[in-house]
Amino acid sequence: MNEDKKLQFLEELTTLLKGQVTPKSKETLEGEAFCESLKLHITQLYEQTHRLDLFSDEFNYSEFVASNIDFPLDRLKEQIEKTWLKDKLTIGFMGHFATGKTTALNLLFDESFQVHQHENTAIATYLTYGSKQNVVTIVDRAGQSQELTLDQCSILDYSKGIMGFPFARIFNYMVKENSAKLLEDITIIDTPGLFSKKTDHSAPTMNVISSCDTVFWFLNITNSLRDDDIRVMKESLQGKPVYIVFSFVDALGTTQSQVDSSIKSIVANLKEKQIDYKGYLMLGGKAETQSRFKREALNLLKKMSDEYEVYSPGGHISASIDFLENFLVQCQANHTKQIGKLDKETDDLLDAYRASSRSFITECNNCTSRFNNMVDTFNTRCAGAMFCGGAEDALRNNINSISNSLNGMVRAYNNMNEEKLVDFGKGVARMQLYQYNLDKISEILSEVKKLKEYLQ
Ligand SMILES: Nc1nc2c(ncn2[C@@H]2O[C@H](COP(=O)(O)OP(=O)(O)OP(=O)(O)O)[C@@H](O)[C@H]2O)c(=O)[nH]1
Ligand SMILES: [Mg+2]
Repeated sequence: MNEDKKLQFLEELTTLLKGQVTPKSKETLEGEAFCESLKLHITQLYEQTHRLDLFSDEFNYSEFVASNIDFPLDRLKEQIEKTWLKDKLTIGFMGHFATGKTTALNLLFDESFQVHQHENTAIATYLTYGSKQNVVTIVDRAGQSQELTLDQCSILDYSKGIMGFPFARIFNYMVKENSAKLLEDITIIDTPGLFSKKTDHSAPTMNVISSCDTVFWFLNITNSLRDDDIRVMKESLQGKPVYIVFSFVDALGTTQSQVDSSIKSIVANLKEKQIDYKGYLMLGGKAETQSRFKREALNLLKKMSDEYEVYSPGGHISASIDFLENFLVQCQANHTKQIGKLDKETDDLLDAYRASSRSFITECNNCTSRFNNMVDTFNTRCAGAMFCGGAEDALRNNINSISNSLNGMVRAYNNMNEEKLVDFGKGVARMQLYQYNLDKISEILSEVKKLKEYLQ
């Protein structure tokens, strides 16, 4: 790039950066803060439940939190800023750079975003429903937005700009309205191409993956399937319906059978790598290929908007709160049942212990009463006499009885079941633990109910 062009680019960029910006609205900031505090609150309720060790071993706690608390709340937060994403099926155009993503967007919606044979799209571009045809809103990393004409926007294109200029360090995304009826139900995100060695555009693309309900993955069929494609499709698109767009289908300049065999080999490779995709479209450079692509892609998008359920972060969050509530109610019932069972078991253990100690007490009582008899005999019938006929027998009987009772006490003591007492202690401790958990469960449950009421 010559110095004059570079200078002109920097001057235009400076003018653009000095332009008037609109900061994020107060409502947006408050909405975002609300999402963050809601995320914290729900996570704390889950954390308190987790600490009581109530979830089963199979329950993957951190994965659950990431997928069912963080994810929906991040999407909700995003929809507060990007209101056009709400209740729309969001489709990401992704893949290697220069594979025709922007070309496809232009074709489908009669747009005129710049395309280039090298890496071109620098920041994620949302095409949304609306009537402001000739304006592009660019949003910087601080969330400030600025309206640009299409011409001003061309500074982001490499034909005019600087190859590898890190626009994504300044700008976050662009939004362009388009009045196509289909966009009432869907939003398209055209993303910067991946895997370039000259530029690093991957961050803005990887950042929007979580916002996409489905993905159109672009593959230039004149190249074979790359390891990079496989890696991102496997690792980052997991669980999202993916449609392949085979581009450059007429660039081979040969027969249909060569196109078919090229696609067949990529399809076999995808299958071998266990990459699931829902279907494919073919994009080319010739007018007839492009009109067929347009027809088929628009039909597919229409079908998708009819068939796919639009993701609702609010519904997902409610489901996560309901899940916790139902789980706690179940634990509450289970704990109450366990406490009832242990209460009975400890009562039975205590009864068994008491029964085993009863004969010891009986023998004790016998011994005491015989001894009292002897004392009585001495004090009354033998008062002042060494021996007297009746008292001698009475004393002998009492001594024998005391000896029997003492032996009985030894036997009864040996038969006393202390294990029952130990088991009783253990049972009581378990009961106390259940009771502690039950109290905590009730506390969390009442917080959950309060939160539900608040959110209604
Ligand atoms: N022959 C032919 N050319 C194509 C096809 N698709 C795109 N092109 C051309 O390939 C170049 C790259 O197309 P783009 O639409 O800019 O590609 P992209 O995927 O958006 O590229 P990045 O924005 O860099 O990720 C442009 O010159 C297009 O005109 C195709 O199917 N066949
Ligand atoms: Mg592009």
